[in-house]
Amino acid sequence: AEVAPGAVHVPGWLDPPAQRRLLAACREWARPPAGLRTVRMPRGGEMSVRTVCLGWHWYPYGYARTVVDGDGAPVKPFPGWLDALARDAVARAHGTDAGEEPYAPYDTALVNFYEAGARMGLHRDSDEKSAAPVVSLSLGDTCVFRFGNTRTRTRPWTDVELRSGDLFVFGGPSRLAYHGVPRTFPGTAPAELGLTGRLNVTLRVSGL
Ligand code: MD5
Ligand code: FE
Repeated sequence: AEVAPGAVHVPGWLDPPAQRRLLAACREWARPPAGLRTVRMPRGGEMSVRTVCLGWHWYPYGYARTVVDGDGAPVKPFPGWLDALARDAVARAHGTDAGEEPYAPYDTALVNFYEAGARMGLHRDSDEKSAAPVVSLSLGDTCVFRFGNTRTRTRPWTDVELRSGDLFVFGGPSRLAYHGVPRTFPGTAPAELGLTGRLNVTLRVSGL
């Protein structure tokens, strides 16, 4: 379903085996060094989600090759299969003749772990220097994803429930829209996945 121009939700895009494989990979990436960390904001707050990055390390508000705000270790590599997955996702969501300019390889992943009660405030992803679509994959608990507008952090917005296996692609005019996760629904993950909480993987082109 196209929620706004360039913002496409594909429920259940990853089947249960693909969800299990992606979860297993995320658990490996979460291990130190350069593993899962809590992001501290410049004004002192801490994000309630915990994050691990691949390829490029995101910190507020930039990208680095080492965990500049954590253990200082080199960021883990971004594997080629994630670039292939991202391109499949964009083709599925936008079609192959959407008239999009070709873009550079996907080179950055942000993996966000949401324990019960974790949320993400409304923000824009504007630290990338590429207009390539952002690919979002959800695992585990269902959440409310709030898709706003490109002008203000306030209404109008559209709330969409994202479930385990869902794909969301943000391209075109939606690439710089405000968005966030106001809540998750603890205990709603598919039992056979073996995940407590929610996990979101975003695949990006850094343009760096
Ligand atoms: C999440 N993650 O569920 C979300 C899903 C993040 C983040 O927001 O920055 O890690 S990705 C949603 C997204 C990305 C790029 C653009 C837009 C939404 N958008 O225009 O709505 O943990
Ligand atoms: Fe974001």
